[in-house]
Amino acid sequence: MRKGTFFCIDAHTCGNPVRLITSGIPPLKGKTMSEKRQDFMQHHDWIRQALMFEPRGHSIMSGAMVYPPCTEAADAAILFVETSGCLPMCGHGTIGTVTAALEYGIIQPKTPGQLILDVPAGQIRVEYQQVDNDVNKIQSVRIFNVPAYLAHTEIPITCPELGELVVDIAYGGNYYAIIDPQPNYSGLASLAVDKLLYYSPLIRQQLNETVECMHPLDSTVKGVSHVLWTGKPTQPKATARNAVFYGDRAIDRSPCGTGTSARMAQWAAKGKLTAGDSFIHESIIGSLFEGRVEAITEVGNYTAILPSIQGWAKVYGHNTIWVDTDDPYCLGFEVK
Ligand code: PYC
Repeated sequence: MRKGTFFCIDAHTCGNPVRLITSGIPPLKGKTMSEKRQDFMQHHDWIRQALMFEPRGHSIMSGAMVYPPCTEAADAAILFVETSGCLPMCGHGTIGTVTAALEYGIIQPKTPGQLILDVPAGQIRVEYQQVDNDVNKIQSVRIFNVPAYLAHTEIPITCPELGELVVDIAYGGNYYAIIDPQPNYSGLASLAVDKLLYYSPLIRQQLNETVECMHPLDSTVKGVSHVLWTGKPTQPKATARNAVFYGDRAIDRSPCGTGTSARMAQWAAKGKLTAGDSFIHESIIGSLFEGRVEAITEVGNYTAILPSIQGWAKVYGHNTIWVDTDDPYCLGFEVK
């Protein structure tokens, strides 16, 4: 029996996949995207599993669905899906979604050049640049993200093989464990990707057993989901380099939008960045996001920053995917 048919626009943002699912998506209950995210996770999660995991996706697959706006000011709303679940916010996902949705007329901006978007983490604004004023070709997208803040500093953990490490935890739309160079970790260049995939879930588990992270304004946004390893840049323009682990087997190929926001919040809290400063983040494959601290603000009792991140995306194909219940792998699988 046919469980669903989905038309997808496949794209990547600075190397990381974005599968924009444009048909077959379910109506969602709730007034806000945070409520709709809960409804999707409770009642429709099979769509995410079928379209993100193998054999239709892979461990790094990530995607989004565009919904009508939840507020009067907004142009549209986005639900993010990936192998790890439904993220409150995804930077590379937003850049890819906005690029594909504008190029294919899925979102019509109220004001040319900018969009206001409802996402589960709150409301964001984006500005986009077109190639030669051609609305069918988007050159770059800058996201004015939700407030980001440093939640915890110098939490001791034990990492297999490396030993004792201290990590900071910052929020940039998701909670990030940030691992900076220190006596038992000399930086990203010292670790093979296999080691990042081995250490990161163990570090994440330890942190979630010992430290509480809950967003002061939305209790459904909680827990460390991503682990961000830092190191020296290799690109002349970059301020710093990072590799972000998420899900069970994924390393972000893009410089990670919410990770860059979290890292700028960490640097701002330590006096290394202030309003107006830019921060160019390099990914594991050398692609770049241009971050900026737009302003200083507050979230609950935390001093926070308003971060912006700019990057580009490319659409590379269309994909009509159907899911049949007589396929034993209709809900996908992951080889761990
Ligand atoms: O760009 O925010 C991001 C992101 C999160 C996970 C992968 N990319």
